[in-house]
Amino acid sequence: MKVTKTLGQFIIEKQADFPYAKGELSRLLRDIGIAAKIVNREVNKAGLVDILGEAGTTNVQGEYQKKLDIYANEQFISALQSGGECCIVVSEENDEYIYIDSEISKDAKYIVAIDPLDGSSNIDVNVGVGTIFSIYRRKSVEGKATLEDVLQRGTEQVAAGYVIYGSSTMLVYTTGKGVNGFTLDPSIGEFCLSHPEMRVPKDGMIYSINEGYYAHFPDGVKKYIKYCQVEDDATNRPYTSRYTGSMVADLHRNMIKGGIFIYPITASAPKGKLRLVYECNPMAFIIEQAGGKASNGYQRILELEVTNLHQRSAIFIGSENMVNKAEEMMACFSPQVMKK
Ligand code: P6P
Repeated sequence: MKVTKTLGQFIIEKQADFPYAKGELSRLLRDIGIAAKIVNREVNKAGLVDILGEAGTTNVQGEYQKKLDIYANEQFISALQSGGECCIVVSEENDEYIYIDSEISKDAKYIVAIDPLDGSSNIDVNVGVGTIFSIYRRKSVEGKATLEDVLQRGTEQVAAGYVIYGSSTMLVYTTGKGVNGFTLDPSIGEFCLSHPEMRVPKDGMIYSINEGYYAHFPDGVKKYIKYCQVEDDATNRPYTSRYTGSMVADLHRNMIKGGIFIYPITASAPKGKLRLVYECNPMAFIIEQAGGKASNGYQRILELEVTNLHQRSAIFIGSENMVNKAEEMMACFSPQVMKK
């Protein structure tokens, strides 16, 4: 049997990519991997234990929290607190950022933004859910890290990744030198390298968007959807529509097969629904590192100014040529009105 490389072995091996690395980022990535395995164990048996359903609370987004949302949040925060490499955690589930004020974290230089369980509305119906994480280096050099250290542009990320709890559990991440995917082997409890050097096809035949909001989409999005649906053999249209309600699941499929995921502004989400800091920026970093593209329809996601922990953005992300086409439609039919 071919012996594959585990996540831990891979991280250590790639540490050489960072000449000044003293192992902190490696330890941080391993801490995240361990928390992912713990969360995976609960996700996989969610139907058997009292961890499904609503927790009876709501998060800062006003969304009802699932018990598994809260469990996953606690596991990742705990792993980051005990790992000693992280000084601040930003989570979708917490209104304010969490400053880790402990002896082992006093010299910590990394900030982690996380969506602990994305797509959680799908938990009770057994559709894939995911974790998304983004890692920054603090900018300040002394004293306590502050909000300024958190509100950095996506281009400043040192690493980003996601875990998809699907037909198998995978961890996919980048440190700015390509994208690699690891599949959890439950028989040994290790993530093993299964998708080395992942690349997004430049073209695809899958578009992912919640067409239930069609009436409220900008004209450019409506035009792009119609473009996807027109018969044209030369460009393999009509495309296939696939939308699960879990960004991680839709994006992972489009990573492998090629495709575009769009969550534009809608009447109920005038600034977009997805959060810039812990959903759009990390997924944009990953997709660009795999040769894809990510914008808000007009500007590169990674260059958007970050002014708020839970700020939202529209997102057009996936195969480069498909995002380019959608942006063309936006420029033509929904030109951006520059803010005064
Ligand atoms: P809608 C899940 O809540 C999420 O943040 C993404 O994972 C997903 O793509 C999107 O929202 C689904 O939103 O409005 O289509 O149900």
